[in-house]
Amino acid sequence: MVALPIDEIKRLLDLHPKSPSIRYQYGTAGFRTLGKVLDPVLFRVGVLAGLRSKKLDGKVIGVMVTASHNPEPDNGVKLVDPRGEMLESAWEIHATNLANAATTDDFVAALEDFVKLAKIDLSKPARVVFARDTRPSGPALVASLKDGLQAIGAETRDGGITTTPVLHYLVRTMNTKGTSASYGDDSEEGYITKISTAFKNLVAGKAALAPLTIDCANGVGAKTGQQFQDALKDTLPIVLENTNGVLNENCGADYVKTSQKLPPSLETVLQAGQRACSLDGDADRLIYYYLDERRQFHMLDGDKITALTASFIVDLVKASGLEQKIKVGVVQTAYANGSSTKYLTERLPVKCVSTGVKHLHHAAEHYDVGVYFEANGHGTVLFSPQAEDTIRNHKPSTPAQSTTQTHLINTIDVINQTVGDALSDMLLVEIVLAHKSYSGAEWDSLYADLPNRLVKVVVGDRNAFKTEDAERRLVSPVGLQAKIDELVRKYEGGRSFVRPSGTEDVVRVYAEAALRPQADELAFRVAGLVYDEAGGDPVNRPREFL
Ligand code: G16
Repeated sequence: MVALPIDEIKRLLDLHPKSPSIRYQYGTAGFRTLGKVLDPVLFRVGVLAGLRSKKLDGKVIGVMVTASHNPEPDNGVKLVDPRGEMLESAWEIHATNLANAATTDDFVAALEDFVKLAKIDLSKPARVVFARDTRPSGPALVASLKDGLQAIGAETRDGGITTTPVLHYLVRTMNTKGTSASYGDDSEEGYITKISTAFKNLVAGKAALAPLTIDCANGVGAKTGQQFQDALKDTLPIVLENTNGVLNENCGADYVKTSQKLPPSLETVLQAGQRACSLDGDADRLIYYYLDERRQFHMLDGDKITALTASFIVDLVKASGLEQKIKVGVVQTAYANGSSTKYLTERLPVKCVSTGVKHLHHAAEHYDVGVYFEANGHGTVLFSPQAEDTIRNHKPSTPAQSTTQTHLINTIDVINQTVGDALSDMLLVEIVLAHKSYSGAEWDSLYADLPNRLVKVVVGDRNAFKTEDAERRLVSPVGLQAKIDELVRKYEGGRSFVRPSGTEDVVRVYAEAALRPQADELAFRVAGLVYDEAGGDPVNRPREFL
């Protein structure tokens, strides 16, 4: 029986002590907090990643060091399972427990218990690939992670500085290398080549594409964006903006989605009618927009991306003669605009799940083709293995069917099915716009968004807020939901919900209503209820909270 290398673990763990006053939590997208307090967590995540790999018979596990859309001083870490999907949720609680073990002895004891409980065969190999985004705290955190990986004896590969979706792609390709399920070449070049080749095939013969401006959020997407720029050249002229300033500051997908306006740096750059998009800090979210002739800003968010791409795939499936064999479905969260849900449910099966890509991803796996995007621009399209086989082995009865079948196969290749991928999603959007000859305004006109507002409320303990019904209703604090319901009834087309964020220390309030001033008022009044409920200081109550 192989035992845990306790001495080595203790020796290295002592280099990464945990402060007794900090409690960590594996949230919506892993651990996420100020980068300067994460050192002990990274070590422990390294050990856990090694154990996860051993549990899965030496399959490659991914570790991404990023805090995505959060401000630059934040950082975080998330684990990626062998097919490139998020860590199995049953392990999240163990990640939290190990991260919070107070002393070296406590950690070792917790580790031994966990190995027994999870029945991990320690004689199995451990293989881990890791990467980080561009945050200044990244190198030190990766050093701590490496100590953890060394302590558990993992074989490692350093994916360097890259986007979250590239890391997910690497995990999947490393695990399928040399098999019939090969997902592609296991390198960053392999990723760029696979996606850009499929893109070029899909837009061949279409009218030349107008230049596309990409706001890179001053993050790692600038690097991968540059690689696509080089690979695509004139097929899609790309203009990269916000490439090396302060990460996510006044730019990026979260800024655009939340403030519903153009990043200030694009105000002098963007022409009326020209389309542009924003990535977030690790390039897994995408928001499009354009300015009309009066230079009014129009946003095309994750919901609009769903409407556009799902209908394109449905059209291709139909035109290939596969309508009876392949059903397309959509997954959204409570943040989806009410108009988008109405538009989509009139056309396709739609499911609503809790926030977090892991929830959407799993729900999408139940469809032959599952299209999922959070309103914040995080999402992708999943083809079930059977659907993929059906598409690839289909015998078309006409040349037109043959053409659309080829389009479908290239569509599968342009999509990064492992996780939401802003750049791959962006190319999918460009393909659909090229095929439908849509301008941004024509895409926007698929349906009209209900005015909506998202507000953050800082509270003492966000964990006091508990939800049910895919986060659409609060069960705790008791009585607050009834007050929200009463308020919502006063607004035409009103809808509002409250949930604790899993990535920031805040409670989020969403509201929509038939008219803009009402949506704003409803959001701020619900935020006021939350603030009061959480015992906020009446003297410092934000003025907007009415
Ligand atoms: C992460 C998750 C997303 C989620 C977002 C906000 O995104 O991956 O699924 O929508 O956080 O979550 P919350 O409202 O719980 O803070 P990212 O882009 O920050 O990794």
